[in-house]
Amino acid sequence: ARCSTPTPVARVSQYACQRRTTTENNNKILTDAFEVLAESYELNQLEGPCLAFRRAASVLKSLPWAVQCLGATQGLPCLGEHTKALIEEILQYGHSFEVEKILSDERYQTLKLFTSVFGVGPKTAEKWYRRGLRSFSDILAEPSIQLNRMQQSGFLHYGDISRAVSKAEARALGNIIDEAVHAITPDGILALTGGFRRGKEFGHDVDFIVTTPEQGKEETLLPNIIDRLKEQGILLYSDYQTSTFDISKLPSHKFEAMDHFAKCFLILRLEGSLVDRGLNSTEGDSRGWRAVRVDLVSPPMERYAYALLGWTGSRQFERDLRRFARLEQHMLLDNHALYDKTKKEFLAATTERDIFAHLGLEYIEPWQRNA
Ligand code: DCP
Ligand code: MG
Repeated sequence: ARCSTPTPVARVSQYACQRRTTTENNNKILTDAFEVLAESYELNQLEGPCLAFRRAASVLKSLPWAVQCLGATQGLPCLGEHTKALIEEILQYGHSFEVEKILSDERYQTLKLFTSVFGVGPKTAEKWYRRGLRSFSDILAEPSIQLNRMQQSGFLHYGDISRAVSKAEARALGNIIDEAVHAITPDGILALTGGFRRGKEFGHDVDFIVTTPEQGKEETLLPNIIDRLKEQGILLYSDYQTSTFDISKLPSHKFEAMDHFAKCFLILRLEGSLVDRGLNSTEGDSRGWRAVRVDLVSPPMERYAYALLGWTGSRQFERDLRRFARLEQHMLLDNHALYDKTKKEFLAATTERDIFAHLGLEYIEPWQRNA
């Protein structure tokens, strides 16, 4: 059958930071399939092919039209032989045999299950799998396994924190954090970041940046917030990491490395949250609260714009910002700073717009960064 090629759009860039990607995805069937492959490669710690599928998915997410024939993908960047074969298969049969095979694979299912626990990464999941463990009850019944504090909380609150957080719940948490910040310092600054800043309806956690214009005061902000949440009786878990930020250090090359700002990974008790409880849920219904994952990061004010840009994501958008900076502008970007290797100097920024301008990029709104 013939397939009309969509009206040609301007050349699609290979960099996500030169594309506008909203939460509306016209190619979900294809990108979901790519995600399964990417995840499977990631669980097997094969970074190259994992990234290739994430890039391909990201390109299709940015299209204002649905791919209806392979011909329509001509000229699009980041689509290799493997991805094209998958597209063809899915367009023809409605699904991919390779994807189905992965989804029904015991190893894939088990590693997915294990890594869905807060505090369990691919390496731990792999270790448990190799020991022959296949379920949560296997793990919890294994006397030789010592769960760390994070994993213990992960299992304890598993039902709640594996359920998506809604925008309304994110807003409610924002009010709690906002109240805490301003009780501690009236000129405190709070910004919602992560997926909710990009306009997503649901998230796996809620991410905030907190700081204060007073130089150095941001150092005590998080411990003070944590104390307050504890006093309010809503702190279920807290992992606070002090700042290791070094102002003179060049931006990092490694993407996956965490930034050096003071931060905390929390689990909070959100009261009155019955909104998203499933109708069939039997336990819990009368509880009137749920546990939610919250991340707070606290950069010094002069690095606020870099922290905001870095924590707004998406991950793919961040990856490509850094790749673009390095390969196209000979600059180094991370969550702390932008360094111009030609001029051998750091570039200051007070807003995200400043950073895009330094990079020679058109400004992309947060809601267009869902790459
Ligand atoms: N981030 C990053 N590098 C990391 C971790 C996070 O650059 N190692 C950035 C990109 C993310 C943002 O921080 O978009 C928030 O991280 P999340 O894992 O919370 O991702 P999202 O908020 O985008 O998704 P979700 O809706 O699942 O929470
Ligand atoms: Mg998030």
